Amino acid sequence: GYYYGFSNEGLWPLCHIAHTRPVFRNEDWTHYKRVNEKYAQAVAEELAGTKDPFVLIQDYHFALLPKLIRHIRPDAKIAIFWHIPWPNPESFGICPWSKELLLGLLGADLIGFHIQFHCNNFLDTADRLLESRIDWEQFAVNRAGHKTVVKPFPIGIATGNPNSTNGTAQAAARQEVLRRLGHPVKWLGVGVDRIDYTKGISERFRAIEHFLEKHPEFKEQFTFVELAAPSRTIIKRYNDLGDELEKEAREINQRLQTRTWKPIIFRKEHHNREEIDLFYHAADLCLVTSLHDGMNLVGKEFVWSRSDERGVLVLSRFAGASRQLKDALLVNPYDIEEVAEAIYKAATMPPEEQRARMARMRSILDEHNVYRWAADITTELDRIRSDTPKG
Ligand code: ADQ
Repeated sequence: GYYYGFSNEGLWPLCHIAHTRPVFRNEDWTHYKRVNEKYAQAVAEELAGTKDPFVLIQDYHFALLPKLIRHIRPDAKIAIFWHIPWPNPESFGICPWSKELLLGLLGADLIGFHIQFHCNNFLDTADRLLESRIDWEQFAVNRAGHKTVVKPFPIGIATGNPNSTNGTAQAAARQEVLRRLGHPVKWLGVGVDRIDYTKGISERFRAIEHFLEKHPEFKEQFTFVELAAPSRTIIKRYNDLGDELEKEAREINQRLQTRTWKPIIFRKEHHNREEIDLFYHAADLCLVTSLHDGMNLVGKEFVWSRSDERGVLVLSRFAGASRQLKDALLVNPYDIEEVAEAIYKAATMPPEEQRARMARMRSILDEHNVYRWAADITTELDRIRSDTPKG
């Protein structure tokens, strides 16, 4: 009721505009409240003996926690980071418990989203659904004598690993992957996702099929490998999706395949880091076609793995990452024609252009890495604490 129910059948589809209807069950909501209360107790025990603590809460499973903690420990400074999008007030307002969720979140001193657009949606929602005063200059909500600052903190990846730039890792990976495929294709594409309807995997498959139909010279020369991790499979919609995608890949393959070549290889399993890196290193292009995504780390991981400055990222403009990675080929994943053309452009992009785009994106990732994300949130919380008069 708590995790699969309200969190993942209610809040997840409510916050993602992917045209999957949220399910709101009373009993799930009861579980959600109960689990948030349980966590509040656990946090309170942990905080015993600490004066003026900082608390950083992560994600949509804990919307009620900020208010609960504030109630137990008014001296705590509380931040919550919401890893998924925040929809507009009309969309959010369909949740029967929209006000309770907002009030729970507004117990925090700081609410973080990946991008400004989601902050604005949140402020609009608070404005519309609650009696509150929105400060559009400071991006804050004032309610019942308490102020909550709402700010973007785009999450990054750990960029600290030593990275050889001579391309040996990439060349070796390519050889290994081609050996495994058993068919020496000239172009290799990769996708890495949890199996989730927000990730646009089906749209991606259709775009690949369309690309091969439009550009038949790529037949037998282009293979796309999808590393898809089963996720939340207790929920029927998720379990069915895995089967549907497998079927879709099989049907496309049946239409196009030859004796030794398949256009799509669908590997439905969790892969370890090494295995994912192998495919990132080997690929000419990575396809991220999320219908909606708070940030999306896959695109960032692919770019960071390319110390050889080769390869092209095709990225949905509905993923938060598109606000930073402007040198990716940005696409509307619903537009199959556009994605197919982006695949073509990626496959035919001259190496100098690949290099220039990769270099710019890599320097953005290095600057906005996950350490900076964490430091920015704690620094902001500290600033808020210093600004708040004692007593
Ligand atoms: P997710 O929806 O899980 O995260 P994403 O940011 O892409 O999406 O992260 C997925 C992670 O899982 C990546 O590190 C990826 O490498 C890994 N992964 C994907 N497929 C895998 C597989 N087959 N085997 C093993 N690992 C796999 C949520 C939000 C995002 C936001 C992140 C972080 O939905 O929008 O970017 O949180 O805030």
